[in-house]
Amino acid sequence: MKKTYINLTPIALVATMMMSQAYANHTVLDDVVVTASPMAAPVTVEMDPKVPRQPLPAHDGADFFKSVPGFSVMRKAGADGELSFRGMGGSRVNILADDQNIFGGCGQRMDAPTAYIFPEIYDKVTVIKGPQTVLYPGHGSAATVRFEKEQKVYEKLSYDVYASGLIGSFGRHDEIVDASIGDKGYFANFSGSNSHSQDYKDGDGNKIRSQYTRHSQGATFGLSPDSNKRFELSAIRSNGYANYADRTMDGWKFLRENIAFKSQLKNISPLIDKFEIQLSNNFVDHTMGRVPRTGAWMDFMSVRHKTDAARIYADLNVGSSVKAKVGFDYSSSKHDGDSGNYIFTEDASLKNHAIFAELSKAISDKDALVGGLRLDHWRATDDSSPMGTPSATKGKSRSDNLTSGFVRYENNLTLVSNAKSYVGLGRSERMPDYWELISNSAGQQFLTLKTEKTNQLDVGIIRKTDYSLLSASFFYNKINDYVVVVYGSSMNSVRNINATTYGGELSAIQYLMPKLKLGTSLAYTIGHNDTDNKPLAQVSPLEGRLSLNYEAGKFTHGGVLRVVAAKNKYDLNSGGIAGYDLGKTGGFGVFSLNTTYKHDKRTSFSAGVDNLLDKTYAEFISRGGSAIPGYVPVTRINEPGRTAWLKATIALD
Ligand SMILES: [Cu+2]
Repeated sequence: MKKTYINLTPIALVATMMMSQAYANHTVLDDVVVTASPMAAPVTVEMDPKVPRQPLPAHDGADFFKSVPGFSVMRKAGADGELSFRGMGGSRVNILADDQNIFGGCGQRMDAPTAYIFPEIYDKVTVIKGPQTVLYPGHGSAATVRFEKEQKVYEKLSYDVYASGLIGSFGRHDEIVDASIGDKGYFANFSGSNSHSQDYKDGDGNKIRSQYTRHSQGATFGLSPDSNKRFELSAIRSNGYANYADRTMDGWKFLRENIAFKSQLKNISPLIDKFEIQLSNNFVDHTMGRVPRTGAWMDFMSVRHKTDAARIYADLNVGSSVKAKVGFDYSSSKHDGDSGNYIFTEDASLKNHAIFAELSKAISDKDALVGGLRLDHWRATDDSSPMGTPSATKGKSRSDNLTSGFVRYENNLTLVSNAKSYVGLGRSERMPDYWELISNSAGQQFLTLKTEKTNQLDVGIIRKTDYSLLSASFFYNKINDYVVVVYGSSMNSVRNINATTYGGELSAIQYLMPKLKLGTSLAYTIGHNDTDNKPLAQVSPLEGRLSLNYEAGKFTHGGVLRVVAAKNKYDLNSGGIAGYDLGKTGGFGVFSLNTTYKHDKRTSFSAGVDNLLDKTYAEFISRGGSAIPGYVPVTRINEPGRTAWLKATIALD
């Protein structure tokens, strides 16, 4: 019998040609609606905050990370969620807006730093996983999150305008403008944002107390005498209010005033590549009030946090294959509050200065070594308690010297094409923050609470081609003197324990066909309290994501399924500064759809339906619900039910 052979080579060739045509205009990382941001460089996730994300984030900077594997957001209401990365919340995730720390004011943590950050007015958001950098003030032990504005410098008179508008379910609407203008020698930027949402409804149709309004205005003026010099002065003001479902208090005021000066000199000498000085002042003024008003003492109260900071930084060329980043940072913050009488009493002051150096050496064209060291000196003073209860350590101060550092080896693999691997070892020493030292400490704990020492191994691999991306990051972390907040019925306390956490994130994105893209991701962290031999509190369960995108001309249609496992291991009433374990949670799956019409490179319209099946669910780390008149009581703050949204973005230049 005669055999028929089919030659597959032409088919493969045609397929390859079709593929390369499809990828000519964009890479596997380009999404019109982001549903999962993968790690595309060692320990680093980079994101464009102007690209729409699903699920629809609140206007502030926390929800934005719901679509980054490894992050979870603790819900309190409609906005002002609390970020957690790999089970680590509070100050362990270092949040920087233009390399400045914003410290919220609320002792009950209504205002995480992200409550004052509006991602869409920034140009770039970067996450550095683990203690794998020492360059930034506040030094994150779990992760460093940077919101950056990349100020454009102009050669001739021109401008750039970005604007977006959004409408959504539950009366949601956002308006954003970010405009720059400049000429040879000067530049200016103006940004404005406004956002409002009414109470949303959960999947059962029950209203959750969650209404909010936020607005921000910012301006930057700069001089660029030549391409190597830049001086800029910027100011930002934002304010708003937010109602809460997890307490019988609302946030009436979230005022932030920021002023910063930055000077940058480049190509100074063969040794000094760049030299930067930044001076900044951040003032946060927050008022909260009881629901319902009782007319009693402390029916409402205000708190303020003022931070002055300075940072000097230089990029150096030390030899042909060694680059160094060295610097100094300083911050001084004062916290005060009143009892509804506008007579403010200071309750704490914290001062920190640090020197840091990070070196990177290219060993060959295939591998490199990066390492850094950071030495911090802290001084904290307990001035009193403005909340009515005098502190046992009033007038006392403490000083601490902290050592943090890391080394990382990065290697382009020879056995696997287009692949890079890394292995890093890091240690981070963290000073307990205001909320641990002052708000939640009892007795002598302000003086006796130890600094937290994170010792973490990070390993990972990334393989990137034009039509696929595979990334895996794993960590193993031993934390000495991990700070736990134990929530009591009348009083909270803090304690140091030893803890172990391990886990990681996996992402795989692959074009199945030239116009059909599949994305998957998985994130899991296991945490153990070694001191008490029980589960570590506030660690989110296993979660996975599956997305499919189909490109049809100017349209892209997408769907994403997020599945979260049940969580049965918990540590009741233990947690961190923002919340505590409430008990076990069941698993759930949420399905969402999106579609985008990209008119041209700059103008696009996106629409989405989040939680299409109107599922009622809550995250494990959610805050507990509070009994609020007019609302159905909930155990945890349920996430929004079916939410439809429509967003238009336009860019002109
Ligand atoms: Cu508050």
